[in-house]
Amino acid sequence: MNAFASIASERGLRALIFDVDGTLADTERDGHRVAFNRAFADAGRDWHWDVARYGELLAVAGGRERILHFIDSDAADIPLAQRDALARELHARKTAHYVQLVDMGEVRLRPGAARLIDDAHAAGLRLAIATTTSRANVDALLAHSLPAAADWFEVIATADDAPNKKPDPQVYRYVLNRLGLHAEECLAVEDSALGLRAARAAGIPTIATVNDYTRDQDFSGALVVLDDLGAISLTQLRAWHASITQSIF
Ligand code: XBP
Ligand code: MG
Repeated sequence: MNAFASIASERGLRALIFDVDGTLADTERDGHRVAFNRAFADAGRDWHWDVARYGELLAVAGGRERILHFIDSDAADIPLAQRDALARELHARKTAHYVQLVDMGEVRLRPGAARLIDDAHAAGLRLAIATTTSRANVDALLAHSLPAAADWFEVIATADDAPNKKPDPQVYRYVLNRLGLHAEECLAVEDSALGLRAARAAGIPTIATVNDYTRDQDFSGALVVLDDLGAISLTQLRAWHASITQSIF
């Protein structure tokens, strides 16, 4: 074990960094997807993303990028020069609809997420968020579903802070920098292969909690792959974290 690894290992686990969409809450099928479709209808477009098609489109991280990808593949009649502005306009409308859906309680936290955050806070672990979604969406979710915990997140890093979407590690590097911690002192919690790749590219040990959209993705490199966070204790998380920080170096 080198000197740097030894420091990280002695300190053990210092912070949990949570992804949002698909990890803290089931946001995609009944939240983001519905909001995209409402934005399309508002703008007079007859586009509709059904549950299966949306699953395919999730291969593109970032809502604006997802719309652009769809325009490129399914709306080739729209002139190239207009596509970027159209995607921005639709995405802004979509964000407003998403926030409304969250406020109405249409987006549910995933099992175990709230309890794990409570336990981590009570145990003095530092908390952060690293997500590809927009800040307004995270603020709405925290205000509606985790009001007591909203102030516990020391860093909330979103697409507004890190424009390079996952699997780019930019958002995780931003969080590490703001926390002033080494990657090995943290544990990321992710639901998708893109998110896992982003966290691992930043050097952060990562656990995966899968959902219906991500279950069959490639999670090689994850510390463990779980159905949800319902049965996970902090003791278990610390044990997994200790096993990787000791075996990596
Ligand atoms: C998931 C994403 C986002 C959401 C939509 O982010 O890729 O694009 O699907 O949100 P993560 P926006 O899992 O990292 O939280 O429309 O705001 O991008
Ligand atoms: Mg996610």
